[in-house]
Formats: sequence, structure tokens, C-alpha cells
Amino acid sequence: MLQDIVKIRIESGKGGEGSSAMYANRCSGGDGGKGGDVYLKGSMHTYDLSRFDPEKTYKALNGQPGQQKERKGDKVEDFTLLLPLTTEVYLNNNLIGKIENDGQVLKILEGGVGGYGNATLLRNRELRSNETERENEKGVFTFVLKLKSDVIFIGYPNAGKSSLLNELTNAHVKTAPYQFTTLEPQLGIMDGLVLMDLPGLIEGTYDGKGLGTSFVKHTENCKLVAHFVSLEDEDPYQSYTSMREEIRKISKDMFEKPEIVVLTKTDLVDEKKLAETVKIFKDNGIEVLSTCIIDTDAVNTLRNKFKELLS
Ligand SMILES: Nc1nc2c(ncn2[C@@H]2O[C@H](COP(=O)(O)OP(=O)(O)OP(=O)(O)O)[C@@H](O)[C@H]2O)c(=O)[nH]1
Ligand SMILES: [Mg+2]
Repeated sequence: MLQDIVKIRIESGKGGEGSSAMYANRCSGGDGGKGGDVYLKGSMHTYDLSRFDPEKTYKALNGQPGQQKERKGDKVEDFTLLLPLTTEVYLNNNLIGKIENDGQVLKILEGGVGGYGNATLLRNRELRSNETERENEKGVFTFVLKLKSDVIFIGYPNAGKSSLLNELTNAHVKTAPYQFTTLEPQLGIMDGLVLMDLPGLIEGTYDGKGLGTSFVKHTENCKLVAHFVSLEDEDPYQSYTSMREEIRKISKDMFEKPEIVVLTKTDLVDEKKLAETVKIFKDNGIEVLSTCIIDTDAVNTLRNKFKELLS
């Protein structure tokens, strides 16, 4: 399963303890060092959130204790968690940031400052050996991965979405002559454009039938919807309108995005049915293309159409 949401506890490091060392009968203990801060960093080499264990607390190192001869505790390394692109970051359910670019850094927790050594306390009588100084910061963070793509592939199961993703891109997604072969979003790259094949939708997906709607968050960032309709269907235009109705219920945002209809499996129908079907879509003002995985020219036409619509 694509791990696209996770909730974890994170803590920065506590400040190091102040030293109470004596040297030649004199207070000579140094201050504790600062605890580690916590950062999030975008990485294009991590693809999901499966590395995070919701049972675990992620914690930066504590600051080093102060040393004698007024030496301050050593600085510890900060703690950095790598996140895939694009990940939204929530603290107690409030959005506090978005990791969108490789190398982008977001500081989320500040390490505690070190406690006072006895030398500092002696010089500054107003200070007290205040343990709370060493307090670290803590929080429950939720990461939500929203995959980024240029085009999303939607349609009924078995329409041929994954087969075309494999033809158009570097992807090797499983295809099969039965429904719901694709269980989670699949990405492929076509001439620098990201195409995302989604699990098949059916009437009632919105009400929890089929594979559900948890994929919807991955559609937010896309620019174009490719709506696949199989010419095997008895009435492809009816299939199309039923699916549009379902999409409208699932996500208004997805419903309103620019869309192109791709009629698939042209090899399975005669010229007459193909021409009639294309005409019905065009008469209704819908942008439509027809294709088949063994027709290289038609696949290339589809490739160029995507590029044209996105340029
Ligand atoms: N004859 C013919 N069969 C095709 C064509 N495209 C795909 N198929 C077949 O149709 C079946 C379904 O294809 P998939 O690509 O798995 O369909 P899908 O839309 O991804 O299906 P789900 O993952 O279940 O949503 C497979 O057996 C494919 O080999 C085509 O152009 N012509
Ligand atoms: Mg599929």
C-alpha cells in the first residue's frame, strides 16, 4: 500500500545539564550545550511515508553536559527527517507548511538551551539553576503526501488506463483482463511530464464501493484529467456521463479540471461504432481521442495531445 499519511510524535533535544564542577576550590562548571533542533527536508529520493513508524517517538539528541574549567557542553547534531514531494505538514491538525522542493528545509522544533553551570550562576546571582531552561519542544505531527502529476488517468476498471501508461511512459504497471488490477496511484514519466494512473472508479465509489476515495488527495496537484472510456462498453457515452456524475460527487475540484476523453480499444470495434461514438462526444462539445495499445500512431497522437494541452 502507498503510505501517504502518517502521524508521529517528534521531540527536539533537551538542553545539556550545567556542570557543578569545582576547581581549586572555585566554581568552574560550564553551561550545558543546546539540544538538537528538528528539521524536515524535501527529498526527491524518497517516495512515500512508509519509513515512519507511528508507534515510535522521533527525537533529536540532547545537548552535552557542561564541563569543568567552564567548558560549555558540546553542540549536538540537529535532527532531520526526509520527506517525499509534495508533503503537507500538520501540527495538532493545523497546516504549518508544505515540503514542495528537493532540498527545501523547514525547522519544526527548537532544541532546549543548556542549563547553567555553577560558574555562570556565581557570576549572575539573579539566575537560578533553572531546570526548565533545558526543556525541549514536542509535538504530534501529521504528514500527508500529495503526489504531484501533470495528467491523471481515471475511468472504470479495465478501461485500459494502465496499459496506456505503460505505452506512454517508463512505467511497468501490472495490467490484466479483470477489474481493479491497479490498487494505488502509479506514476510514469513521459518526456518530462508526470502521468498518474489511478485505481478504477465505479458508480458508488463515493459511497465506499470499490477501492474508495483515499486517492483523491493525489489529484489536487494535477493539471489535466484524462478520462478513459472503453469502446467495449455497450454505450460509451452513457458510461462517460455516469462516471462524470460519480466524479462530481467524489471531488468538485477534480470534476472542474480540464478534461480530455480517451476512447480505448479501437481494435475491438468496427469503424462504424467508432465513428458514431466519436461523433456523439464531439456533438456534446467534448474533446475526444481514440486509441489502442497496438496502434503506435494513435498512441503518439495521444502523447502529442497531452503535450499540447499542457504547454
Ligand atoms: N484489445 C485491447 N485490449 C486492451 C487494450 N488496452 C488494454 N487492453 C486490455 O484490457 C485489459 C485491462 O487493461 P488495464 O490496462 O489493466 O486496465 P485498467 O483500466 O488499468 O484497469 P484497472 O487497473 O482494473 O482499473 C487488459 O487485459 C489489457 O491487456 C487495447 O487497446 N486493446
Ligand atoms: Mg490499472
